[in-house]
Amino acid sequence: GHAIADELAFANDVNRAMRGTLALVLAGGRGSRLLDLTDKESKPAVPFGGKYRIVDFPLSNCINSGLRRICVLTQYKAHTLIHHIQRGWGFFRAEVGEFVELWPAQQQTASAAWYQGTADAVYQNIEQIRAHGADHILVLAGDHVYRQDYSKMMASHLRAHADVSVACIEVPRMDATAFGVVDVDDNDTITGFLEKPADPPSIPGQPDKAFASMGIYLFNADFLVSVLEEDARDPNSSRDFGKNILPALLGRARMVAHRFQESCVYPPHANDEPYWRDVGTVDAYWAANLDLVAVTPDLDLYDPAWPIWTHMVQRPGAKFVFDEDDRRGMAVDSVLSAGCIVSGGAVRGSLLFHDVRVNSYSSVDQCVLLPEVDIGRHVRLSKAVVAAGVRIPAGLVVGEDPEEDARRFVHTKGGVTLITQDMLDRLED
Ligand code: ADQ
Ligand code: ADP
Repeated sequence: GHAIADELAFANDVNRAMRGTLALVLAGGRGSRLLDLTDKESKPAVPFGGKYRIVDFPLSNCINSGLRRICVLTQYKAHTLIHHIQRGWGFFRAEVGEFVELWPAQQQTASAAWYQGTADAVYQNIEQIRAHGADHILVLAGDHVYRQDYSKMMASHLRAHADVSVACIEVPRMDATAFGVVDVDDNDTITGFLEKPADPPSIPGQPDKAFASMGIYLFNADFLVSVLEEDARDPNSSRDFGKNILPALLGRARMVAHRFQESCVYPPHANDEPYWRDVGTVDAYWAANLDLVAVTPDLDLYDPAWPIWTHMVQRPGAKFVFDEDDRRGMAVDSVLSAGCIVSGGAVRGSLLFHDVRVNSYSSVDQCVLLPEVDIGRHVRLSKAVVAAGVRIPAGLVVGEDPEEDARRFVHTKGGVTLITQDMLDRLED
């Protein structure tokens, strides 16, 4: 009797806390390790998975978790991001307190600077944050691909009576050089925090693993405001959550690690590995996109229980032309988006965004083709990522001679070739 009543009361507390939460999606970073893919837009705006942009993942997680008050903080080359949010995320009802708002960097504080670190992006909006009167602030990185139920993170935050909870995931130790690395005691209280250590400490008993911060922070709102005001008075701070704010809280506040496996939304075919991808490099971007063409992908975009919402271009269905002259327009083990036409070419193990053309005598293997790519005739392309709108000229061969690929394009350690229109135009000169 009592146990059930307590459970129900607690579920109610979690619901109420979620309704009183403001989500801040940090979407201002360039993501420079994506090289030319972020020449013209920020990493959160980079297309992913055929019809999405990366920022759709944290935004969809908010909606699916019951969060309806969301601000997207933008800075670096935000045009496509703003356009996407305005077109795709305008279905909220302001009348009942639901919104997605864009907060561009606009030199609001006395220092008249653009956003410095991630904490500065939040601090510069501190008056709006106060005005919202939220009880909790959920700070989210806008540039990861994952499915997470933030209400479960809220539950663990409330149970732990934390001032701040940091979502953490176990990663291979040497991958952790790109992350904040966390130490915890037996109760998952955070006892150490190293931002991007060159030699990441391992998890006790697991020498090959490290415990990494996912850049997802759930703060009690009053606590966050006081912490940001304190940091703003420190002339030596670079105003970054990972570099400054979290390390400064060690031993002074209740800072708790939330284990991602407790709030991860697992695919129905129950693979026990929690899925979270930083897609921060061209190799990681290529691999995470091509995972989607696997028989049972690690990320299930077909799961109606956790839809990923987006702005969709209105285009006709994908078309395959296979005529009496035996020009085989075909695609196998691939995902093709709306508006694609494969006419007389062969597509294998690839992911095509909308409005891609593949013409006769051409083959495309293990490629990621962004929107409106046009593959000319007699092209052979393998292990490539082709940027949006690129016209691949007739006869181009990529993926067969690594030295040639490296000379003409960007060729990664993992053997992926990144092709942009600028690179092709330089070849012609
Ligand atoms: P990084 O990923 O290196 O590490 P950062 O480059 O600061 O962190 O980006 C975090 C998020 O904030 C990204 O979504 C980015 O787009 C956004 N962002 C960056 N600068 C911004 C600005 N000035 N205005 C608005 N948005 C901005 C962080 C943490 C690590 C943690 C990793 C997890 O510092 O501790 O392990 O995230 O990926
Ligand atoms: P598209 O207009 O889609 O580019 P084409 O113009 O390439 O198609 O087709 C030109 C001619 O080449 C057609 O007569 C076609 O039968 C022929 N052709 C196309 N693919 C092949 C092939 N794989 N083998 C032999 N002939 C082909």
